[in-house]
Amino acid sequence: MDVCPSATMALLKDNFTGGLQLGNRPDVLTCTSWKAPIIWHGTFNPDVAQQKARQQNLTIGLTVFAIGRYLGKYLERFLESAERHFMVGQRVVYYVFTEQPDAVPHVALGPHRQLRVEFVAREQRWQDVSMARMHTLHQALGRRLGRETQFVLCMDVDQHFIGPFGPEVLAESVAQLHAWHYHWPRWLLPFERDARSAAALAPHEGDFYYHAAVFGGSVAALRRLTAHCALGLRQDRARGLEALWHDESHLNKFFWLHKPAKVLSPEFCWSPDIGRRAEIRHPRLLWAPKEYAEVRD
Ligand code: 2GW
Ligand code: MN
Repeated sequence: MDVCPSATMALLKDNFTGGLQLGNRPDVLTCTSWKAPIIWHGTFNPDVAQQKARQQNLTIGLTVFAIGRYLGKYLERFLESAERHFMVGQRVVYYVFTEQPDAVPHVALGPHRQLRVEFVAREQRWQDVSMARMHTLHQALGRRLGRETQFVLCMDVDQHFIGPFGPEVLAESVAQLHAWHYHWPRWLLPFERDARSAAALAPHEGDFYYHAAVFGGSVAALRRLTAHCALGLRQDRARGLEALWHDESHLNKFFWLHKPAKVLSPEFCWSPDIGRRAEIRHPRLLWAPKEYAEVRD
């Protein structure tokens, strides 16, 4: 596992060999209490990660759901920007889950990059579209997706890449700090607090609030994650409950119980509505503006 002390060593070595001059980031937290790296711009050398991934001959999956109006509205920009920034130089397979396969845009793909369309049935309520993803992903990871890839990133579609998102993000399990909540005290974080829910965290529980718009890891780790979340969602439904932030609440419960091996700074998935922050030096993904009135009915 990538732990912080060795990450620091790697930084020193990179500088020594005359690679990129990597500044440390004294302005931010770069290590969790369980010694997992929190990666910020300047704390890693993308070239080293790139080389390591190539040596391992990895195939990296990127899953995205585009159901109903989200397909026409977001998918093309998401994929086109991923071609420019996501795992450039690696072997990549996109998995687009949709109920309208014929409407998936034809995006020109670079060498060693493929796109697969996976058919899914449409859910009635928008909460269910989001929540059904865990179950669908779990099944897909047990089939072709799980056979074809070693690492997978699972993302929301209502965002686009504006900077490099490379193999430096890869680890056994990967969680994304939520842009709106990373600097809030724990007691203010929007975890599910209703003890009857499978996603519940007690007041003293919770490390960080993670964003479900980006999570990832090895196929085996993601099988466990998606199984946990799908089960929690099912149990809640059987009790007539729905966690505060749906699948995201269950994801947060999972990462409380099974700590992520790597944490991505909010630079990796930033909301432009927040405005400028000194510590956000190089955003990678930007959220699309929220137009809930238009898409949630
Ligand atoms: C979802 C909510 C309301 C209206 C439409 C949808 C919707 C979502 C849809 O009609 N079609 C669709 O393909 N989706 C997929 O679910 C799409 O990939 C989208 O990015 C994802 C999550 O929905 P989204 O992006 O509208 O929700 P956010 O940005 O508020 O997401 C956070 O909270 C969600 C739970 O409420 C999820 O945990 C999500 O991962 C979080 O980022
Ligand atoms: Mn979203």
